[in-house]
Amino acid sequence: MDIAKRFPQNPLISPDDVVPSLPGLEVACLLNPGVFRYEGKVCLLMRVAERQVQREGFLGTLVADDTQATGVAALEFRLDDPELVHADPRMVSYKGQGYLTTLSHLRLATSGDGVHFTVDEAPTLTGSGPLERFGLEDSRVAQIGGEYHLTYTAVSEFGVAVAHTSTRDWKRFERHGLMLPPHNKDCALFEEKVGGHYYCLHRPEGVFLGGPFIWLARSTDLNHWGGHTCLARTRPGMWDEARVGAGAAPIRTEAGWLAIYHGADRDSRYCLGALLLDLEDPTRVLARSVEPFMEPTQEYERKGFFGHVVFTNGHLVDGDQVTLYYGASDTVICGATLSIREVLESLRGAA
Ligand code: MAN
Repeated sequence: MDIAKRFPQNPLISPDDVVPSLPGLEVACLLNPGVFRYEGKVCLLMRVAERQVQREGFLGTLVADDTQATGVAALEFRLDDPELVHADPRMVSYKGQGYLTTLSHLRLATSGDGVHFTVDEAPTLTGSGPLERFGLEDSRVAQIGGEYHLTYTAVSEFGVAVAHTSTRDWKRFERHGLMLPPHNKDCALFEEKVGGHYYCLHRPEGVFLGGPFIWLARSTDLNHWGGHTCLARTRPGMWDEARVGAGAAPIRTEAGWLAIYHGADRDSRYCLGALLLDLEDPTRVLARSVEPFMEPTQEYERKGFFGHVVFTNGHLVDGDQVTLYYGASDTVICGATLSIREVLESLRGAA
């Protein structure tokens, strides 16, 4: 059952609203923002996916390259080259080497009312160095004390990993490097300590054994992570049968930590559900969504760069209300509200 109340103004931000970071580039997609409040504003740290304007007969993409004055280098493949495998719009392989079809950076959009956003003209964070050559994606923004902690996906030939950066003022950033090595993504920090430990949800991926499951880890310093426990696996025959991954910081409720997550089925249809974790011991899963609480039903959620996707990694909480910002069809950014009580009522025990 879909219990999310979408903003009537959806989509809130579209690729046309965003100035490309360099001349000759186009914004192909906007995706999956991290969300926070700063100086009285609602702020989205969006993922902006760019590529060069495409030439007939070619597939062009970009990689981050610190040796170039522009910070990026262009790659082009002939579409009729038999060595090119391009089955998924998000990625391509050439002579056995994988690439993404777009290069993503993170960019801020701010708003006084949470509906009408002004998008920065320049990127906030771009990929740098060999471990971020294919860009930065899907940042969660957790506020811990007076600091904002960004955990985002760093993509490169080395794989998909979780990078960590912190800032107090959104001007100076401290990059802490990779927090979790490949293959790992969808990392959401808890915004307060539990029993003296920091906690995070993360999503390693097994190739043959295991799978893309949600795990929990703990730390005393936000840098060194251990105590890994698997919290939620994919469920055969259900809406989250193929992959699951955490959204933003779990929400403290009287019933437990409410962790919103995405799940995809074998057709890569992405929906949203939730886990309920014990307040004192978040390794204990108390309940889980049987059905998703939000599904791609609207035209803008079904059609786009990669259709049938609702994906969130950012929200704001105000009493019983969660305002969820989400990527729809990997193309536009939208908003919706949820009642925490209604989500809790929709969960079933003994996950
Ligand atoms: C992956 C990530 C997300 C994206 C979904 C759907 O989980 O790349 O950023 O939204 O796939 O394409």
